[in-house]
Amino acid sequence: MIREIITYPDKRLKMRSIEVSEFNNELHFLLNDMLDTMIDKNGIGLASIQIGIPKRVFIINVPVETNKKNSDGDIETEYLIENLIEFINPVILETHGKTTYEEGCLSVPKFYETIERFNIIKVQYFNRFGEKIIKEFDGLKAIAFQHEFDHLEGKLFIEKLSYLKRKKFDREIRNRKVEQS
Ligand code: QAP
Ligand code: CO
Repeated sequence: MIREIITYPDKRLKMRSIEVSEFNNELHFLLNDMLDTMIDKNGIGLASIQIGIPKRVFIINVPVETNKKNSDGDIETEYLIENLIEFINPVILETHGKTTYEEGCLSVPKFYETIERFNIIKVQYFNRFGEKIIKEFDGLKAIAFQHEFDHLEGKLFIEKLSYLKRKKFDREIRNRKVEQS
């Protein structure tokens, strides 16, 4: 079921989400609804609080690039959508290096800005069956994890902007409000 996404400046986005204690059907329905909603909105990551439910749950679905030869023998990049990962009660164990990426967020529609994140992270989380997993992520998966993890702490990527870039964001929001009224 596709749910409604709550957007900035909704105060619920500032809540700290609560640990999941039961890996039951209710959790599985939540995860299924999150996937339906993320696909519908063309997202690559979604945290539970973004549909108004303050649980320590998020999903990421970073497209995997594979290079394939087509019938002409040319190399073509194919994007597979087979890369959904469900994170429950995630913890960051280790971080390495720094990287930047132009981020967006379904809760801050049509605003993108370059954000600094850790390059490599080692994390612990549970899957939907309550099995504990420890893994290392790099690249876009590591960036997406950190962005979604921040949602669980009530933080949005716009809070990481420099003073000047934050001014630019505030101005854009103000202009959008004027256009709407
Ligand atoms: C978080 O973000 C993320 O403004 C997921 O109009 C961001 O899926 C992870 C989206 C950057 C890694 C790198 C945003 C779609 C989707 C918009 C998203 C919009 C339509 C954002
Ligand atoms: Co987001």
